[in-house]
Amino acid sequence: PLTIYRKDYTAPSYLVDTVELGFDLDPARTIVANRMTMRRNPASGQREIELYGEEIDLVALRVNGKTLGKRDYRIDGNLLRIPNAPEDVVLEIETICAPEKNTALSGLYVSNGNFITQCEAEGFRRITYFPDRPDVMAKYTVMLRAEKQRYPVLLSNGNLVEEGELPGGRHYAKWEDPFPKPSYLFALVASNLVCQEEKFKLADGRTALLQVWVEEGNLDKTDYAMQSLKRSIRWDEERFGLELDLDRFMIVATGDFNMGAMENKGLNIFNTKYVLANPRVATDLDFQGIEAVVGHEYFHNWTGNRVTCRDWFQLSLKEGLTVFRDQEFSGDMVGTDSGRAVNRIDQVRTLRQVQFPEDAGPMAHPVRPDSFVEINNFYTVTVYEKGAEVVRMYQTLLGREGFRKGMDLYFERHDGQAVECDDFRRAMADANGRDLAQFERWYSQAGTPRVRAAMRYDAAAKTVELTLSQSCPPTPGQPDKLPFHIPVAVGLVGRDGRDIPLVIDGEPRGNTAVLELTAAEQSWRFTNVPELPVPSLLRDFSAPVVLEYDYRDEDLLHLFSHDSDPVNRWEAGQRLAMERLLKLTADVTAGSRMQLDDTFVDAMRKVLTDDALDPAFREQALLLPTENMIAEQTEVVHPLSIHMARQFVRATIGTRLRKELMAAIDANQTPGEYSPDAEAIGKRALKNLALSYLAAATDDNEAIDLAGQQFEQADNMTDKAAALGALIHARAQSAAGALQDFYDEFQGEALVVDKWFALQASAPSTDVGAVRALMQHPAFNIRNPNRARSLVATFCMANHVQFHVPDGSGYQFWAEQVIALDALNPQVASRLARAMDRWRRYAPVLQAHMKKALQQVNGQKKLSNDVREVISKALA
Ligand code: HT7
Ligand code: ZN
Repeated sequence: PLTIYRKDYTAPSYLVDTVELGFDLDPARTIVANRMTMRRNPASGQREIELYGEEIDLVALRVNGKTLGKRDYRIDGNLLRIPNAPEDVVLEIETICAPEKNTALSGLYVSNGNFITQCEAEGFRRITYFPDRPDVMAKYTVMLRAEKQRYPVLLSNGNLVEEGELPGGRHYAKWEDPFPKPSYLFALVASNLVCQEEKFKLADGRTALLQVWVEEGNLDKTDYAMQSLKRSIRWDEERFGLELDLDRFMIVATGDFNMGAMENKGLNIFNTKYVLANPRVATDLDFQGIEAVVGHEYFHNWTGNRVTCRDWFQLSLKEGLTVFRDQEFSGDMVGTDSGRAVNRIDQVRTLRQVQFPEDAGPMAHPVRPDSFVEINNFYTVTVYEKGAEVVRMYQTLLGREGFRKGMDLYFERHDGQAVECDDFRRAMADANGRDLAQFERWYSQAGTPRVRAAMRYDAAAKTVELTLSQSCPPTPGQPDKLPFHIPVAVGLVGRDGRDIPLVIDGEPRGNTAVLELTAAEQSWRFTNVPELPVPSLLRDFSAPVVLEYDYRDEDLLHLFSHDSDPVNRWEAGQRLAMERLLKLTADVTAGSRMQLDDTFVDAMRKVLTDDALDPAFREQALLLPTENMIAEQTEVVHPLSIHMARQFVRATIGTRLRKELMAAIDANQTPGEYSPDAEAIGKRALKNLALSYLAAATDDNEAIDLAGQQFEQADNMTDKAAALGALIHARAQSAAGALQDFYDEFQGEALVVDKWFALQASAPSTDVGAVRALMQHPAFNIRNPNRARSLVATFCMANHVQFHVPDGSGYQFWAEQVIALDALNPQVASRLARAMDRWRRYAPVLQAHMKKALQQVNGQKKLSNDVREVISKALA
């Protein structure tokens, strides 16, 4: 497969001013008429029109009214070239596609009988021939024609300008989008969906029509998405002065979708998972996900749509920035400092659990990649979540006001343009009169930097010298790294647990100072430090790095009890837990007896019973690092040892803190009407974590009864699913019956059936045979991405014990499923393929089986570019 390089970017040869699209929609044979006005791009100097097309049949091609013969153009793979084209061109193209055969869910496809599109990144070329690249922005007019009874609702981007009847029971609707946009933001929906709608007053006094479209029968689950949309609109007005620029904003939910949602201009298309919710079927996590994703897609209207990417290497320009914005939105919606910290902790967990491993594995790439084979493989945690951290660092360095100034300048300069990550950085620098040249390395260098800290206290001089040094491990194609510009927020915690006011070079710096580490090694001198402090480093996780400091247990216990920065307070607990988990893992591998010290259990008790702390924070503090995180810290990965060590700690907490956990369950009930507010969510989280620890203690029948009762009596999905999970993981006798009852009750709710599959797929009691049996269940359908992910991907990525069984049967299953899925949906297959990324770190027996499975997939003659890229990088 062909590798595409960022350095090879050239401007488009022709620009497109207007696009008129006509669709005669038919599942088997849709006719697409495309009329474009184009003009030569002075920035290019080329005279050849370049159009992309994939899986479509060309019927006719006309230039300025003249039909082109076979000699007038060339088709080379997916590229159609018209040489020696005139300066100004009206190009008319007629093509045919077959949406019902489109299992890849890219381009125009059929989902449960409705027409849906997904054009990012390169799906538009599966609809018509087009210069399908983000730097070609045009104004679109769209005419949709379809059978009226089957598809009463015809939607596209922008404003509805005309609709009417056609002969033969068909009808039409014409849509006009006033804003120039890249082709990846085009969308259409032809369906029998129904909507919840509302008029909403915007800050400038205009009124916008907001709609949430879903299948009939789901109107009882749209309210939270609508509320989230209104909150998003208001928030962007207030925080960034950005208004909705359309009279109508639509969200459409579909059950067949490769990702979470898509920000098409004025017509966002969502996976049902991020729209449908009511307390009966959705968990707290689902509600939070809906708010975040609705916000995310809405915020793209400015960061992505109004200002878009010059090329796909710049993807983080819109994704990193928009994730940062949705994170800030979620934080502001919680409102309290403690709630904000809990959100931040979640973000840190995601980074450590998924992004750090990516950054250390064969698919490691910079936030702005230099090359790719398949762009769909680069919608990654690095581009999204690390990209958001990079944006967050601007705010940490410049302050909130400085960041806002940078945003304002960015829009002032680039509204309506397709730009680069460097343009964003320049706007931040120029608006604040700062030199951010070195900051560029966050975009160009892959890998997670390590920051090592050392502290020296001089009791006589009452000074602290803090030395920070940085390094970054090699990543594919980047053996050596230059120093990053790293904001390190620090505090000094005194013996009484209070922050010692910071004075650096005679200048008071408050209780937390942001140190700017730019060299390989730097030192800072703090004066007026009356006693030996405990340093609190990287407060609020001020940079996406691994922070190393030789903390003693008592230092960590001190921070765990007192740090005024809640993220670092949590972090101290995680370090205490990780030390023990690593030691216990080694004990299991060596066949030694496991033992957990009182100090750790007492620290857990203290936090569990500290009523001054929010339940949500207590839950985070009691949550152990995941098996993935432990694996990342071990030299040779033995998944079973890791699992047993972690289970041992969970069970020990369950036994030794039994009384306190029972009390926490009692104290954190949420009677009355269900509400997804932060306080109630925190209570349920703590209660359900307590339940899971108790259930993990093998001989606790009372805990199993408690879980059984909760399962029976729960009036919301959060409590019901948590109780079912506790029963399954504890291998309770009642688990099988509960699973059956759960399925019987919710079999009509697709998203709950996904949970039912996922709960089983992730349980250590579910082996590969059981997964194969579940694949025969009438509700399983490998063509549906949500369903395939809930069973197959969950097993391969979250059931460490069974996936990694020593006979390699888990890996064999993985290979079969990657191959089978690839023939249907390369994007979903390639995400599953990533389950093997870290194969070289596993114990030799496992490694050998993994390599064999990878080679089996690699040996397939017919493989998509998507999967080929992931597998060949893993084997390289
Ligand atoms: N910008 C959207 C990306 C997306 C996507 C990419 C590839 C294939 C399918 C896709 N569906 C959505 C999602 C977002 O980040 O908002
Ligand atoms: Zn996005």
